[in-house]
This record gives sequence, C-alpha cells and structure tokens, in this order.
Amino acid sequence: EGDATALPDYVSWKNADTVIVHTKETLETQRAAQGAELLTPSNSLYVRNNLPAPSDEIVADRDAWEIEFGGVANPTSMTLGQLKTMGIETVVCVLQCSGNGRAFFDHEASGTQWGVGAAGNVAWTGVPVRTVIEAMGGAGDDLPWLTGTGGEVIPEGIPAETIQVERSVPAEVMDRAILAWEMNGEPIPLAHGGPLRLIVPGYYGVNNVKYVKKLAFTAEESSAKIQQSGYRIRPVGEKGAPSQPSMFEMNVKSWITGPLTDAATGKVQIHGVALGGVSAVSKIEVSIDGGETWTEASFIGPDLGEYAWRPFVLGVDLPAGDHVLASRATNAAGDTQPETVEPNERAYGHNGWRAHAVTVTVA
Ligand code: MSS
Repeated sequence: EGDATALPDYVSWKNADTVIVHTKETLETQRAAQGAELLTPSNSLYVRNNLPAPSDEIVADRDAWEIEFGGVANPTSMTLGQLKTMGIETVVCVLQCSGNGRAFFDHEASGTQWGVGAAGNVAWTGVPVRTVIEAMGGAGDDLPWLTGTGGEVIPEGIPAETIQVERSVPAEVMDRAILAWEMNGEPIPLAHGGPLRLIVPGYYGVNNVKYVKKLAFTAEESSAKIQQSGYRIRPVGEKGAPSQPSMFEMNVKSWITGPLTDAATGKVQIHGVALGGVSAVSKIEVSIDGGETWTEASFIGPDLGEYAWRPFVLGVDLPAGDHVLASRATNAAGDTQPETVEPNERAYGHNGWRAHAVTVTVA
C-alpha cells in the first residue's frame, strides 16, 4: 500500500504522492490531500472499478461513443457528438464509494479497506438526462426505475448479469441526473468513466455508471447481481437480497483532514470536509475533547451547491498533550452524524463521528 511505483498503467497520470494504491482497481486519496482545493484534482481522485476498465480505444474518438435509450416514447441511440448539441449543465457533487469508511468497522468485512479517501468533490459537465428524455417524447408509463448499463465488454461464456455493472435508481432522480462528458473541466479520463458517464448527484458512487452505453426506464430493477444482491445494507453474516435497502442516497458525513497526527503548541487551524448527502450540509461542529463539547466551525469559500462538499475550519489553541479531534455535520433535512453506526455485512455507509476522529499529539 502507498507504493509510489505501483500506479497501474491506466492511471499512470495520477499523482503518486496523493494516492494509496490498494489494488489495480482500487486507488484511494490520502486523507491529508483532501479538501485543500475546492474540487478534488482529477489526479488525486480515488478509483474503484468492479471490472477492469475497457480498452482506451473507447476514448480515441469520444464523439463517436453511442448510447442507447429505452423506456421512452421514441427510443433511439445517440452519439456523444449528438448529445453535446442538446444542452450543457455543470453540477458539482461528491463522488463517494459505498464502502468509504469500511476500515472503521470492527467486524473485518471483506473488500477494500477504505479509510476516508474513497470520496472526492467533482465538477461534472454534460447534458441533463431530463433534456434528452424530453426530446424522445418522455418516459413511458409505469416504469419506476432508471437503469444505466456500463460499457465493459463481458467475456464470452460469462452470464452478463453475474458481473455486468448495471444499476437501477428511482426514476425521479432523472430530474437531477446528467450524462457527463467532462470532469473538472476536461474530457472524463477512461478511469473515471469516459467518454460518457451517468452522474446521479447525492447517490453513492456505484450508481454513477461509467462508460454508460444504455439508459432505460424499466419496470423492474436490473437483474444484475450488483443490483439484486450487491450494494445492500444487510446484517452481518446475511446474504444480499432485493428486500434490503440499496446503496442509493448518501448520508451526512464529515471528517478532519488536518492536523492528523501532530501539531505545535499555540494556534492550530483544524480543517476538514463536510457533505450533506442529498440535502445541503448546513452546520459543522468540531470537538477537541473527544466529543464531550462541540464548537461550531466555519465553512470556507463558495457554496458549490447542495450535492458538493464544503471545506471547514476552526482555529483553536491546543496545549501540549494528546487531543482527540472530531467533527460532526448536520444537513438541511436536520440529520446529524451519529456517534456510532450499526455494523452491516459489507461495511457500507459509515458516517459515525467517533471512528472518524483523530488523535493529535501537541508538543
Ligand atoms: N461503472 C462501471 N461501468 N464499472 C464500475 O466498475 N464502479 C462503480 C461506479 N461506476 C463502476 C462504475 C463504483 S462501486 C464506484 S464507487 C464508482 O464508479 C467509482 O468511480 P471512480 O471514478 O472514483 O473510479 Mo463503490 O459504491
């Protein structure tokens, strides 16, 4: 882990000093590298692939990429070049893996042991899904799901539903979803889903389908394993099933990004990032005594919208000794981060403030 020489080829352009390489398909942003800039620089953003990324041939002629639409009055296929003529919007939102914070659970769940770094604040530019759907005569009746299919080529002999990245989200999120071709002002790199990616602001990473090749309103949720049994909140030891809650809306969360281990005596600027989930983050508190007392901290810089995270800061005087620093966010819906969270089999959605606290030694 953290071996600077181990950047896989398809992400060789990442900044090795700011990422932790867990595996070829999982790279995490270092905690200390988060929040310093309003947007997470693309070369520091985490990567999570359920399947190896497709060949980079798919980004050689981006405008030729085709996406098929279904479950609309006039179903058709469109190229990225055509989509670009239909409308343009930018949305800043947190991209966060469902398993971000897995390392803070105690039940030794399998999967990448993400700390806080499977998350970033990203500006996506593309056409609103609603605009495209309206141009096709609108969604069909009684089709409550919006289903996006990833563009990975499934090897012959493997039933597609066992590995295909195909996710269904409630159809009403179409109002805020976009089909994006730019990330942080540049064409989306292959590693992050270029040439075209479905972005569902406020929803966990898995719903943001990369290299999206099909988007359809459907009567049922996708039959893919990743939808039916994967990415569900279930009791430890239980199997995944469609009756369990799916990893859709993100919860309110924050964490300190500095200081993380030590500081000099005198004034210290405690800083971090806070997100509201599907409702804007509205308040952030910091504790320097392990959660016994809390002080409201200040958000820094412009508000980039309800789905973005906001950096925060609190200046304090810390005497010599060890201090447990914690942060606790509240969103506009009135949800506050809990102190602890119940374990769940796959260790998803950890937003407990205690586990995210850091112990800082002041000398
Ligand atoms: N898409 C596709 N197509 N494929 C894959 O694999 N993954 C998921 C998403 N999408 C995938 C997709 C996940 S799971 C996540 S997180 C995300 O993506 C990530 O992103 P990036 O850009 O960072 O890499 Mo967990 O919930």
